[in-house]
Amino acid sequence: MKEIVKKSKDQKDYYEDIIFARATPPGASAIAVVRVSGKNSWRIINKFFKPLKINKHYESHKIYYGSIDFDDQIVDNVLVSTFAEGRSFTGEESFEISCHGSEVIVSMIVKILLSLNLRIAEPGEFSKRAFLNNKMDLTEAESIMDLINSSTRQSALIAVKQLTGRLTNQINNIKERTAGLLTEIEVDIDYPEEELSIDYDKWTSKIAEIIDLIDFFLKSFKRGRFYRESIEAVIAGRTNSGKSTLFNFLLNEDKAIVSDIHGTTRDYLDGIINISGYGVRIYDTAGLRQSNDPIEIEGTKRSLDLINKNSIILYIISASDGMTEDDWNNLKNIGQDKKVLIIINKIDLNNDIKKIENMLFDLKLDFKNYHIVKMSALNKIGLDDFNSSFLKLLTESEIFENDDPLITNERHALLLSGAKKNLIRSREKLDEKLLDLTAFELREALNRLGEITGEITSDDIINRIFSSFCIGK
Ligand SMILES: Nc1nc2c(ncn2[C@@H]2O[C@H](COP(=O)(O)OP(=O)(O)OP(=O)(O)O)[C@@H](O)[C@H]2O)c(=O)[nH]1
Ligand SMILES: [Mg+2]
Repeated sequence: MKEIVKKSKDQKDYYEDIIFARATPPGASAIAVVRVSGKNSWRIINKFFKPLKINKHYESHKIYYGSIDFDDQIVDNVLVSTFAEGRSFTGEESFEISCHGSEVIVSMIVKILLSLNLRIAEPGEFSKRAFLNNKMDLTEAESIMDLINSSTRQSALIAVKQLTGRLTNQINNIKERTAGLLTEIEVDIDYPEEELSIDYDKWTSKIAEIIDLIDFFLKSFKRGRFYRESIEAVIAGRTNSGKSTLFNFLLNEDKAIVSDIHGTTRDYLDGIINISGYGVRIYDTAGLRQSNDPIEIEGTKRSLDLINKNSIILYIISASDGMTEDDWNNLKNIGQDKKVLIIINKIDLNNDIKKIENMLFDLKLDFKNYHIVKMSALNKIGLDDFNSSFLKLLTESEIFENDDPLITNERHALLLSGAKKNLIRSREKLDEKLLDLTAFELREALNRLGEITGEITSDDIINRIFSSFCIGK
């Protein structure tokens, strides 16, 4: 069985050495920041820093201007910001050096700190210390990382909400209900003489309420991932319909080769685009056509694989060629579960408006559930229509109230479904009037919920989570 340990004093003591790391990315910049944290870390400041005004004592939340002098050489003029124990990010006495953002200066500061026997922090070690010192719980720590990594407005918003502890509050609510129920049951286990008065129905409905709450969060997981990890959409269609032209336009980059030769794109390409705040990974694929060329056959196979794997398809038809039987077959072969936007492209080439309208009419009859737009990817006609249809496609199956906290993290989702399983089992045991086993399952559910926020978490899980963080965080 997995060993579950509570945060112990020993665990905390182990981390009381002084660590440092640069907190800003490498490369030339106006300012670079080096963070230092650890018990009594201020005592080393005077070993390399000469403040302009001599200070007998450093105080918390002050910024000191001065120079870094080492081996009688001035390294840089810097600002040192101080944070006292209990009032810093890590909870430890810490300080930050803001120097000029030159690689040479930063590496000299690193050398100085190493020579003073400080240790370079491991990835996520600052956050890990903050967690171990109860400055934040695990979901908050994880959301810091999500915030740093978020590439879209929506994903940043979710991370900020979780950072402010909204998810923790909701999980705590579920925990309190479970713990309350467990206490009631334990009282009855301890005083069995009152068994006759036990209200099994009341407990059963309480368990059902908790399961409903968990279900609510689990449902949001799908949508949560949708925001955090970018959703994927595949541009597909016959050769020469303008897929790569649209792809390049959306990426705002000449990434794919465009030519009027059929079968130009041989393998798929991808890139991330931003549609009204939604991060979308978009794929350009090889055109679908019959061929004897083994490379093209492989390319077509890859296109079909991508179509099968992904739920959002942008299918392009060339208005100059018109809707062909192949187009019709390709569209029919796209699974019913997919969200499809049919794009009639190259409308600039077709002056026969009536022909396009007829095409549109026929498509609407045959593919009722699909969105259809007409545009020119090359001449940028019909872009508003395209954008709003694409956005509809992204959002329509994902209606959710904005203020609800979303589960975006697989670890949280797994633990929640584990807790749900325990609750279902506890209800079964309650039906069989086996109170000891009911209580056992409720305690297991509580352990799982506690693991989400990190109250009860094994060391290796903590280490795994924090080691995925970046250095300096
Ligand atoms: N007039 C016009 N030409 C277009 C439009 N879109 C694409 N084209 C042209 O159509 C030709 C094929 O475009 P691509 O984007 O390479 O087509 P594709 O679907 O990627 O083709 P394959 O890679 O062969 O499958 C190029 O010459 C483009 O310039 C459009 O909206 N209007
Ligand atoms: Mg192409």
